[in-house]
Amino acid sequence: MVKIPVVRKVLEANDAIAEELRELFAEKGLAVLNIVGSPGAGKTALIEKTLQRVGERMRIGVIEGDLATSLDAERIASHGVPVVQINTGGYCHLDAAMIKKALTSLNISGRSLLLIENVGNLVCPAAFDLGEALKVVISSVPEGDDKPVKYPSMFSRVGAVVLNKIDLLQHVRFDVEAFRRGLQRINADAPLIELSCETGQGLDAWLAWLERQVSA
Ligand SMILES: Nc1nc2c(ncn2[C@@H]2O[C@H](COP(=O)(O)OP(=O)(O)O)[C@@H](O)[C@H]2O)c(=O)[nH]1
Ligand SMILES: [Mg+2]
Repeated sequence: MVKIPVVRKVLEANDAIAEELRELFAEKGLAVLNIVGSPGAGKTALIEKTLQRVGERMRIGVIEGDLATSLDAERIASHGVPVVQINTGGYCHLDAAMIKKALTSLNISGRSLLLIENVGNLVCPAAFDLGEALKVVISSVPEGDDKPVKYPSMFSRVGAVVLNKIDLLQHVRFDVEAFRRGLQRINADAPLIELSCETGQGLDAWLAWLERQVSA
């Protein structure tokens, strides 16, 4: 029996397009973040809070990835920024070819930051480079404090970790120090930003981090 390494070929093809995108983003001076996390972690909520808070200080475009519907793109469009929805039709992650295609209908000229919300999933999006500067994982209190150690392939690849829904710490058994220790084991370099999109607590630290990424 002959085994064909299909997965490796798919990833190599993806990486080639991602490199093209990375060059394009560099030419445009565009900081690009690939926002990953479980379904319901608060990825769209964080993008919305970011748009509300930065106003004209940062010019932002958004790509939304979901299996189906344009619900998230509608939420983002209500903030008056350019947005494109990608429906993967069953695929559990975005890939670089999807981003390349989406860019043809996204007017990002003069924009300084592109936020890509990936499909909600802590496994598959880890392997697919989208040409981004950094991946940011949004984790949330109801998911439990063991996520960094249970999903090392994702947490080891990110440039920052957001712990969302800290307003729920009083209701849910979640040990922030255990989460921090787990993250330290998997990725000692990624800063941990604790916040609540609900109450606004911690959003200033997130925005300060974001502004540093854009100026870098
Ligand atoms: N309590 C609480 N709920 C939140 C917070 N952030 C988001 N949510 C809720 O979590 C749910 C999922 O949020 P959404 O942004 O759609 O998550 P996504 O699937 O990761 O994009 C929604 O009902 C939000 O209102 C938060 O900081 N605290
Ligand atoms: Mg969403």
